[in-house]
Amino acid sequence: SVQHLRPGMVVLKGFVKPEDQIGMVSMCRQLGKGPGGFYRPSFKNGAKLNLWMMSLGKNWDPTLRSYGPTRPFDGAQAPTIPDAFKMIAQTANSTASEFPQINPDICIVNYYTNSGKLGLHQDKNESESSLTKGLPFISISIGDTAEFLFGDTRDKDQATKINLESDDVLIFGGESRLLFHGVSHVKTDTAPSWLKEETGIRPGRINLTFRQY
Ligand code: MD3
Ligand code: FE
Repeated sequence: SVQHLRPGMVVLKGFVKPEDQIGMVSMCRQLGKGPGGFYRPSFKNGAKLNLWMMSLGKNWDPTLRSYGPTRPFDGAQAPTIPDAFKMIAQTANSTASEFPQINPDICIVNYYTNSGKLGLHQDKNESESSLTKGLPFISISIGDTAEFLFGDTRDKDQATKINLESDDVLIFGGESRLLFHGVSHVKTDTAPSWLKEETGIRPGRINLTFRQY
């Protein structure tokens, strides 16, 4: 189903097919072990984020808050975004027909263990032209359910909370592109059992956000 949460914010429930979820998890595991794979990024103050991250296409550096071809801490190049990932993101993009179509050049893969979380923040490091054209972000959730928060301020008591389940796609564009958002927690053992069986998935959640710089 297609649900409109706010102007510029759409969630596609049950969008990602089981075989695609399984394929994405296996591919992320494989890429995650190689050069440019999963690591725990740090904030400017040195504290580590509560998640594992891998950038595809271009590297997103949470410490410098910028994009580049390689990542500063080990010099690794960002692996290419698999075509199958792009196809799924672009199909979701056209299903939510109100948004302009993106050709993603960045895919940020976040892996949350069951204690993973991400504080409320804004993503405003895309190019001016990407923002003025209102190009959306496409976000795909796989694995355990997350409690996702979004709102107009950094105050989490004023934020709206929704559950993001395995197979949900969130699309943010236009007026919602600069919302504050974050993940308050991941719910243990809520992934579909077939996904855990097929992939030997570790407990936790994978989120992929597709962006056009
Ligand atoms: C709303 N990721 O990578 S995905 C991020 O679940 C990020 O890993 C979260 O926030 C995660 O920056 C949330 C959904 C999402 C992504 C980008 C957004 C929501 C957004 C940009 C603007 C508004
Ligand atoms: Fe974000």
